[in-house]
Amino acid sequence: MTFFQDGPVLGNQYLGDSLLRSVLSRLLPPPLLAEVEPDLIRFGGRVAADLPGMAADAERNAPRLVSFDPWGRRIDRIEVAEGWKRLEAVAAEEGLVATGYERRYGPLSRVVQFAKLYLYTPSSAIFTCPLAMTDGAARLIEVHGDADLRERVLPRLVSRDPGLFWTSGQWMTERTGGSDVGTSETVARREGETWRLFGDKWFTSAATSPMAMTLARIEEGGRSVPGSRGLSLFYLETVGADGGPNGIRVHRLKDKLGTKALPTAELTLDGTEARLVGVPGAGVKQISTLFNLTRIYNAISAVSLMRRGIALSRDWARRRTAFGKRLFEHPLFVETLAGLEVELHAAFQLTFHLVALMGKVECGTATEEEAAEMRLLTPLTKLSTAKQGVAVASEVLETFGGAGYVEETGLPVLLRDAQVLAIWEGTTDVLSLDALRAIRKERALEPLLRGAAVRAGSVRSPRLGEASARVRQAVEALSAHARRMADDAELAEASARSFALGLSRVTAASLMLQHADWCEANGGDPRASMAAARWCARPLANLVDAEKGHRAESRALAMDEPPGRA
Ligand code: MFK
Repeated sequence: MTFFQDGPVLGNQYLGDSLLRSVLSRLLPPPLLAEVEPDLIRFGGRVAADLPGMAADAERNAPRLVSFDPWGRRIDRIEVAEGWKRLEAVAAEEGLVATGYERRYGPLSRVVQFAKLYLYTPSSAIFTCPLAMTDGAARLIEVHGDADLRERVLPRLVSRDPGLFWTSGQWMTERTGGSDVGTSETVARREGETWRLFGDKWFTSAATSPMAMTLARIEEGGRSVPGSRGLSLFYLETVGADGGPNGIRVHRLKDKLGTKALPTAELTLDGTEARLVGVPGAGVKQISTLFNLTRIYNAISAVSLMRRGIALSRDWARRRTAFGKRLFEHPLFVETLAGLEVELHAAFQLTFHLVALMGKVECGTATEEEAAEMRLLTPLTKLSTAKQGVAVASEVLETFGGAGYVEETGLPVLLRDAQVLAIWEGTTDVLSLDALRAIRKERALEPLLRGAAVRAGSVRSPRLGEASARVRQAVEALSAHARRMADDAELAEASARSFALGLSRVTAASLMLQHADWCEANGGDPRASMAAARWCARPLANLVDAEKGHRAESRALAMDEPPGRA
């Protein structure tokens, strides 16, 4: 063997990211950028230096359930890798949750926080999952918690001290349904002043967290209210007052496609002491405060995995020689990678726009319309970025040829971890239906589409004129389809996914145009314009015209049935 190839090398992940830097330059006033940038530069170096080793250790040493002690007593202890514990300490020290609650930068605190999460996630073995639930629980307690939770628990969730920092679980999924939460069977019974929970939780992520938010059906006199209206929100701690496991039995850890370092358990609550949070029967609505936030974390994770894959591929393109020249000298390779970069720009703009809106809503500086826009953009951004994340990760692996399929290169984990983003926190279909819920209940469509049309219409650069016109046409097509959906519930449901993807793509397009215009006016970097023009040249609103005949055909095709049933 005479030939050996070099693997890709990661440089400073802040300094090397022109997109992140230009978006932060637009979103943050110069004095604020000057204040936070040294920290981002330092952290951009750290995520390429010591964090990957921690993540590799966490991936290599998957969590392990120890059910019994040497003398036969049931202990149900989940052991996690040193690397996983260190990633938790890093998260606390770096203020990855805290920054959002200290609100030192007012409504822009979330932008600063999410820039750091974006740097952290691909080097974290998805420790971002517990962080997402922790942040969601913190927000939930801020909004719905009582004085004790606010004074005793909230400071731990938002602490920068690894010794005090707590992560939280979000135990929603039962065997009856990950999507159909209203069928949950766990019950809550009152014993004096104490609530006790009884039931099985089927997918509990970050099961080593000291606390969790969960749902249970209050049972009185053996009776309870069925459906999601019967579910209430409960707070529990995983260590009881006696130092024991608080009635929690862990049956096994899930053997998953990815997120290998993350302990995900099946467990039973058998008399677990818990505390009712908020209003009985409003559990699903209240816990949506938490899962709407984890859905935004999902989006930043998708974007960050895309970016990491592209960064590795780009570095590789400069090193790898094939057919007598470097990969970046091959026109077809360059086309493929440029296409991935365009996807990244779209997902990035959508996600950071949503994050900026979240900051405004939480600080009370958002208008009602912006709050409605945030409600709708949350499922839209989650579902579209997750789909892009999987597709981009798959393409990135392919750019490496066989090396992309070999575990030791550290590349396959990108695809395995991206795949879950389209599943947990609501699948693409469930989120498409949630977008319809937001449109019906919050009247969120009009502000969203108006915003997109205004941004597209405000573009000054002549080279973006055609792109701007395409966005405005797509807005019209989506508005027309929405009018048809309002009159036909079945059509609305059957076309919900293509409609949601269309809304996401059009909103992303308008944000890309806005950013491109800003870049041209501020220093003249043309890459944002190039990406925007290419994105807008693709089909934006590819709507499925799901009228009755179409639905009957879909049924025949999907179920391989003779035509005629609908
Ligand atoms: C790296 C990133 C890491 C992310 C962390 C990953 C950790 C993984 C942990 C998990 O996966 S936990 C499980 C996540 N599970 C889900 O996300 C559930 C998916 N299913 C849904 O979201 C369904 O749409 C839902 C359960 C909400 C449907 O239930 P229902 O019973 O049909 O709901 P319904 O009756 O429409 O809504 C009940 C109330 O909640 C209504 O309010 P009202 O009482 O005022 O009418 C709804 O408007 C409200 N609601 C529902 N979804 C909402 C919402 N409000 C605000 N935002 C939403 N998204």
